[in-house]
Amino acid sequence: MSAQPQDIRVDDRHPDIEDTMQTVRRGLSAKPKKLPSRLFYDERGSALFESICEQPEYYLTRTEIAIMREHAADIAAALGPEVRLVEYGSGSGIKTRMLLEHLESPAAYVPVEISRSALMESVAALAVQFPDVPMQPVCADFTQPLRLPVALRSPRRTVIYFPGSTIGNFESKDALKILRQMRTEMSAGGGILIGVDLKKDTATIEAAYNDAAGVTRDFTLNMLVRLNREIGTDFDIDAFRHRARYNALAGRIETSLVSTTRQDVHLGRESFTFAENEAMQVEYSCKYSLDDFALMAEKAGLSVEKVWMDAERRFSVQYLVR
Ligand code: AVI
Repeated sequence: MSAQPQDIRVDDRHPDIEDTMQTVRRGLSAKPKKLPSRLFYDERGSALFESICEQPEYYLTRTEIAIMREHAADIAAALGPEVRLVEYGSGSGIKTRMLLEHLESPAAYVPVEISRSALMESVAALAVQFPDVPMQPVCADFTQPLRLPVALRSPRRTVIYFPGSTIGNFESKDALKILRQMRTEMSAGGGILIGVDLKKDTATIEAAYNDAAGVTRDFTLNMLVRLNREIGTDFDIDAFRHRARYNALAGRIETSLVSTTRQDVHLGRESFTFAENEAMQVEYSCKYSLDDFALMAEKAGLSVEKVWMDAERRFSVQYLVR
């Protein structure tokens, strides 16, 4: 008898257009101008991000996969049996599959992702490969308190999986807030399995965010394409350029969209002026030392139980517990 396909229901809490308009209004009024990096991830943005992960300069994904491949059994053993795995972000990738393959009798898989298309694609593929693992996708912004669907509020041991060094996209006070939020969402006896990119030489880091094929540039500019389409702004996209520079003091890549000319951008009846060469901050990608990260975890009431790294110590996968 062939396995029945799972009946997957999405718990949909996608922010609406009004939310996006308010975010953009606030960001364009700020001095300096600043938009949140979550606005990158519409359907094309998610596809471009997948493509970034395949660029030779973007060492993060490749290295994290290699760490997972080498240590999957050890990682699964650290997490223990029958965990409910809650993943923050899209779990379409090879890393999630490796984890689900090695976990002993996982109780459920709950991906939480803001892009509905990325969420549905990933969960459909995983449901075929893991028909015995209940799939409970939640379309939501994981930076907001999650409150799991009622059906999943059983006292299961919960491990939150947060791969890809996405924690690096938050400034330290927000990263701390997310770690604290995750701490309350994981159950007693649960944990957080998190991918954290490590500090290293500037040239390697800057190359990763300025790939020769220009995929990262297209990804950055796509934020404006998306806003023009979705909320009716009129950014002159050809008059913006992508800039990604490593700030060694702050330990982060700072990505901006720089207006190459003076221009007025409209949103509804409001108008926002960009001066020539004015930069709008759109993303931080923070890099940590092991000590930096352990300190932040400690501030969030967590301790680092185990760290797995590649031989060159470019990237780390860490298991945090209470
Ligand atoms: C998702 N996040 C960890 C990526 C990063 O490296 O900060 C997003 C990205 N932005 C440009 N390239 C990749």
